[in-house]
Amino acid sequence: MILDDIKSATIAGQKAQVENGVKRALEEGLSPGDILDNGLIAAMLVVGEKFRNNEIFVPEMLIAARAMQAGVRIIEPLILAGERKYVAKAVIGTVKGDLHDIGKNLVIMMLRGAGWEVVDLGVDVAPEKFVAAVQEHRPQIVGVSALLTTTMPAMKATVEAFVRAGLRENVKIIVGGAPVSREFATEIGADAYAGDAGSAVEIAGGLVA
Ligand code: B1M
Repeated sequence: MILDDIKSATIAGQKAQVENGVKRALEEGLSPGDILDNGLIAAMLVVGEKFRNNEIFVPEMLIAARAMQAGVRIIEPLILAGERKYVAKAVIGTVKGDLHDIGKNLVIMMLRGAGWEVVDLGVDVAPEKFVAAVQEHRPQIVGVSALLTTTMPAMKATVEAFVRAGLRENVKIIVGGAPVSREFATEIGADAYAGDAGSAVEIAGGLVA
């Protein structure tokens, strides 16, 4: 089945095969969401598992990530299609010390697809940089992503930086990423936790409604 082909090509880091697979899947009428969830994202779960079991190492993980991103680039225009009317503005980044950006990029893609204006701060974003971006762009939402348990404390530091800057009441802060939970979000004083890119859009919409 085509989704299995996309998944195994992503795991193997075969960029051209992933691109061909995604194009074929779209031609066969599969939805971008289905390809994303059951092909590309499903593959990264397997990649993580293999890494944990020492079956693969960082270079293979990186190559798989690049293959996934090649697939996402084909789907992105379809998700972004439609009229451009900004619902609200968000500033999003991956926390200091953390270089994982695939999940963050998906959240950004889905928000933009839903009509949000999003400022992407990239990865390894220090708390002060989040604060400066809010001063500059005046968003309603700040999104903070972390993929490592070791960078979760940087999320707390980010929330605290907003308190210190006197800006905490001006923004709603959403946190997300594989090791993050609703309990953790509450514990560090964030406004919300989102488990995936789709729910991030719903939650962000709810917070500004
Ligand atoms: Co890294 N890595 N990695 N890695 N990596 C993980 C996270 C890990 C779980 C693998 C494992 O051990 N099984 C593990 C962390 C363990 C831990 O902390 N307990 C790990 C490790 C250890 C590391 C290094 C330390 C390895 C090393 O160097 N020894 C190193 C750290 C580098 C650093 O950041 N300082 C490292 C490096 C890398 C690569 C660079 C090779 C590459 C990243 C490439 C890139 O992002 N451009 C990489 C990858 C690819 C992974 C795995 C395999 C896949 C991550 C991914 O993209 N998933 C990952 C294993 C895994 O997660 N299963 C792993 C797909 C993506 C769509 O899911 O990011 O969870 P995710 O996003 C989801 C949700 O979480 C949510 O929405 C998304 C989808 O709907 N979400 C949000 C995410 N952010 C959100 C924000 C929101 C809301 C929702 O609101 C703001």
